[in-house]
Amino acid sequence: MFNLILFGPPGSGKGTQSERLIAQYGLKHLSTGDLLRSEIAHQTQLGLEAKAFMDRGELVPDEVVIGMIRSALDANPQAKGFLFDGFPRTQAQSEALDALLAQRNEAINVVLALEVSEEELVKRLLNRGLTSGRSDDTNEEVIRARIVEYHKKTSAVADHYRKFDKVVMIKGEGSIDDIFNALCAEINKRQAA
Ligand code: B4P
Repeated sequence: MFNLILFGPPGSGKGTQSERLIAQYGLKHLSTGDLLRSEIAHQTQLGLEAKAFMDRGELVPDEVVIGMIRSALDANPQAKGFLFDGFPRTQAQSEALDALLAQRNEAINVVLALEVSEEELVKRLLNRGLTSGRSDDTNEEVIRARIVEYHKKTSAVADHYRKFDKVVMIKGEGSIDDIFNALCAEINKRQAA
């Protein structure tokens, strides 16, 4: 099994690179953002509750997303490994993920962290908002609130995995191909080890 966290602020390219990485390595893609948007689209109770947080640029409560990830791990016992995209986003989510994997005699192999400047993030997300139909991408105030949430709560995730020497920083600006190649080089190094 190879378990990877793709980490970075909102708009850093996690979703974009995840699509390519799962095709390349045959990992199961687990994106909490996608799972939440699917709940919203199906107008489930969970989706209705999550939408209010997402529309304000806030994180959805830990117990909700941890429950979704637990179910997704249970539903994929045959996976060759998982690519966690947008999860974990808090210290509590990191600890919960480590525990869920440990129950399966698994662990995170590497955290690849995309680095992008704040102005570039805002530009990308406003640009995506023109076509995505995502309400959290159309308002600059909400986008900046998401970045504040990231610094307040999510950067702790990198600190958590740094303690285990699992974090690799990757420059997230430049062409999508170049960034993908840099991510693959790190994965290949670890898979060969
Ligand atoms: P997510 O769905 O995780 O999305 P994201 O952080 O906005 O974006 P991502 O980094 O995936 O960006 P992308 O590749 O698409 O989260 C949305 C919300 O859900 C959160 O705010 C939160 O409320 C909630 N949520 C999700 N997970 C949660 C959790 N674990 N706990 C609590 N709440 C949670 O790239 C963005 C844009 O940039 C795209 O338009 C792309 O085309 C462009 N782009 C990508 N790479 C580029 C490059 N190299 N150059 C130029 N443009 C590029």
